[in-house]
Amino acid sequence: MFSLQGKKTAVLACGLLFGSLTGIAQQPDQLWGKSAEAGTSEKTKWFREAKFGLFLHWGPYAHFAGEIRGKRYYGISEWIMNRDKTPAAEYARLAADFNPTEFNAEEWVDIARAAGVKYIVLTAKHHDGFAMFDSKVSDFTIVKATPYKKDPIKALAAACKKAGIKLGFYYSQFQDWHEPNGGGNGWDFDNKKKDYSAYYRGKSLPQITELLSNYGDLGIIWFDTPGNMSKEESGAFLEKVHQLQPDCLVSSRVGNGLGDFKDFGDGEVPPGIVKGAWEAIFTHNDSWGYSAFDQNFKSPKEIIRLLADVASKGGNLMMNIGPMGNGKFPAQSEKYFRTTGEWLKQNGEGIYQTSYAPIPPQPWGVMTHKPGKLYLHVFDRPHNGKLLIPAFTAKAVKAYTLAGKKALPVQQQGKDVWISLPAVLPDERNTVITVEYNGALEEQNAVPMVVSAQYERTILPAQSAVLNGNAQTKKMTHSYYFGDWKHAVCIGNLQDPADVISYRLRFTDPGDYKVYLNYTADSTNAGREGVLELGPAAKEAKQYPFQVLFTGRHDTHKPLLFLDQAMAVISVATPGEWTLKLRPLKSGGELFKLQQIVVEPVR
Ligand code: JFZ
Repeated sequence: MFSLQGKKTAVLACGLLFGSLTGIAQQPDQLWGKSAEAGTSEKTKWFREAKFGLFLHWGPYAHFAGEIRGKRYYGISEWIMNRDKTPAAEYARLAADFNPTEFNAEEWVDIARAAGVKYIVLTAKHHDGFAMFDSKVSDFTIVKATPYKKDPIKALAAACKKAGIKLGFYYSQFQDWHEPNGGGNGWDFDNKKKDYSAYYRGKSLPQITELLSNYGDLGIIWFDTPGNMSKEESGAFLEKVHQLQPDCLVSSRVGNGLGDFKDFGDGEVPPGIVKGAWEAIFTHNDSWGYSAFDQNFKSPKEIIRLLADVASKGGNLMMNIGPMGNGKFPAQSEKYFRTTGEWLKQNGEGIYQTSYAPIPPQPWGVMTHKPGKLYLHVFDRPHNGKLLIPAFTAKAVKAYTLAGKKALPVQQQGKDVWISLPAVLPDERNTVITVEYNGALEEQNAVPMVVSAQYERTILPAQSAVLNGNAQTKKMTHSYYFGDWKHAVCIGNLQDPADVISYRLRFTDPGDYKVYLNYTADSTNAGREGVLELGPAAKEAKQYPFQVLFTGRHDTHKPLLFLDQAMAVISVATPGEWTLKLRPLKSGGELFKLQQIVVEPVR
């Protein structure tokens, strides 16, 4: 996933091909690790139940705040030394101005607790090689190399212990731009002459030992960017952690397929259910380290919905704050995390200790699950107030709002459960409704996508399509500035009329609907012709030919633009099941990269 090239150190987060089974509904469940039990051990129980963590990126880069040596760097600010190619000695001289006199560990932990997080992971050493703790194996530390002279991690460990919040440390075990044998600094040192194992022996393994020995019980060592480490080298770090603190978990970025839980790419939610212990990581704005000019803070609504989406797929959300150089959280981060915590105070039962939803997401929102209880996270209220849960294989007993326990009328017809919602959703960000049931809610994958005039739209995502022929899902990674990664799951490799994708649709209301394709297409795709076939199941489908338009070339270091192209307006006379198919009209190059198909009622 990562390669670091010598002179032009660049982060190449390459697109991953999700191979897909042709001819049957894609199995969104991805088993991570060796088996379905992977990551479901007793050891990861606390982690799997925690659901919400706080990531903290803090170091000299917070003091620079995106500007160094008179130049501004947009994008992730913790990479500023690398972007600027600041000589290590110069960076160390400038880092000596880092003096977080307003840091208060108790205040941080108080905000974390108010936010409802169950664990905190702080950068102990990022790629710049600077130790945020009193390390004896290096002079490049907050105690020895700054006027602050204190060990903030010691204070944070004490505050977390007092508050009952698990503490973990991020540690960049391969990259170290301060050290001649560390990874990633090709501007001061010759990458071809580096002795990485000397770096592991001389700095990173000893520092991991210090972290595991001097700061009490730890929940996680969160390794990052293993670079070109061998499996043995990754294994040495894993073993060091397990040897010194057997209950401490190790992130999958220790490298080479090892680790106690899986981390996805920055800012990435897997497209479907993932079983076992895993985590999606996002930052509150677009930079992990504090940047004075990154104001793109996610609203409480965005955080709450992201948390629900990740939990509905079975994972944890670890959301990052970049504390400022003075040791305070940005005001918007404190405010929006506290607001998220207030929502969790009312609705945490629908998040903490839940597992993935047995029923796929619906146009109104997502679901989480505990035995006997299905939690509906309602983002969008159906216009007529009638919320449908399809494929409900159990017996619905009762439904009520989780906050306030307001009973709601429930009707069940076979596997359809209808719930009558209040005229106004109590919380337009996410109203959680508990449905208690008897019997078994069986996992459902191939459920027709419900389309209704009661919803603003129904989105048919790439990952829910049935793929045939060469059709494949691809993760299109891109970014705006630098390192602010965005990921779009698309369907590509549609080259031949036999490369067909399809969806089953269930129209619950008659009426007219408009169908859009949302795709990105470069010059090799532009001009290609495709055809959309749409009609009631088992009847002659109507064909809608289309021509692909150019949107732009995919470059991971540039924004990737998508187009909504109207394809068809269809009239649905009676509710029922329809089939939607899409394929190239003729053989040729790839048609496009399709992110989703949108079906919208014509009002
Ligand atoms: C890494 C760091 O380089 C970055 O500064 C930040 O700490 C982030 C949390 O982790 O960035 C990555 C690492 C891995 C991927 C992408 C960005 N990845 O696997 O796609």
